[in-house]
Amino acid sequence: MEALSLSIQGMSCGGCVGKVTTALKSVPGTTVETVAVGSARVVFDPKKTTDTALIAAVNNLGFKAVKA
Ligand SMILES: [Cu+2]
Repeated sequence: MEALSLSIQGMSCGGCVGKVTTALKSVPGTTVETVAVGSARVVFDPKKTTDTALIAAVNNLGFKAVKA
């Protein structure tokens, strides 16, 4: 497993936290550790997904995620 910490622009409330949590959980091989307004931390199986795919899952919601 690998860890990925993200800094996420555009999140403003608990609704955003819920959306980001759901999106990250939907990525195969991913366990969500924490999601807060403006950040997230997950661990993932590099055989099943990539940091790029996880960032894309967040950005597809209209947020702007970068590695923290
Ligand atoms: Cu919100």
